[in-house]
Amino acid sequence: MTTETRLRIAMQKSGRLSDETQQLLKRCGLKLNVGDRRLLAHVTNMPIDIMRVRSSDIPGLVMDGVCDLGIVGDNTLEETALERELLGQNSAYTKTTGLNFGGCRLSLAMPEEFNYTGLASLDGLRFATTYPQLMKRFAKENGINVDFCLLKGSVEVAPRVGLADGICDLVSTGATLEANGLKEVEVIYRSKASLIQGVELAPEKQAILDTLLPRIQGVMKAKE
Ligand code: PRT
Repeated sequence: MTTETRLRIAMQKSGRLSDETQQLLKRCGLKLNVGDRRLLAHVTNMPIDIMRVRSSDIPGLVMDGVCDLGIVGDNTLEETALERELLGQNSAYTKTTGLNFGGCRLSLAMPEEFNYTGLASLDGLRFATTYPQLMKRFAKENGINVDFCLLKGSVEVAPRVGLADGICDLVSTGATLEANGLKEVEVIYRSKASLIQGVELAPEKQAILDTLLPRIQGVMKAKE
């Protein structure tokens, strides 16, 4: 079988989604060895290749047709789609199925001592975030005027060093916010991992997905 007729799936190489994604694929019966350093791993018992990349690259790889499918957080997906739309790049995708892992929320958080009295009390303030598009959309929909500065990591430190008044970042347990003297004031987006696809698949690839998808859904159902 040629590489053209193999389904290519992008997954996070290492990070919060990589272990669960790998487990999901294994439970679906896919035999692959991603324990090595190969960034393109062949599944030996199905015509599927797994491309291991940074999470933030997955939506673009799917939207550009480099990968047929991707497993990524909705937060990354939505942020990338909004950004690409703004840049006039292809931002089309289909959510093939939601997955029940990677749950988190994108929230606005302020220093503990801040007197939060509702969204209007955030008007004119500056937020550090990795998600400027989601934040801008929320601000627009809620009629508040906020400024932002882009930080790709360690966002929680921004208020303490005078870079921003507050932050807009992902939260799961809330422990990181607490450890940095911050309190969550608004949830602006709720996220989970999803399986996504870009353009319509060629019939041979669609046939592979038709075999894989019920297995994924079965694994997710068993986990509930
Ligand atoms: O792969 P790449 O480096 O591009 O992506 P990444 O930096 O976003 O990777 P990673 O592994 O941090 O996150 C991958 C995805 O996991 C995210 O895009 C979310 O969809 C999902 N996820 C779920 C989370 C969290 N929970 C989470 N808590 N991603 C990040 N966090 C961080 C958050 O940014 C904060 O620093 O964890 C901290 C807060 O955690 P708590 O438990 O203290 O609240």
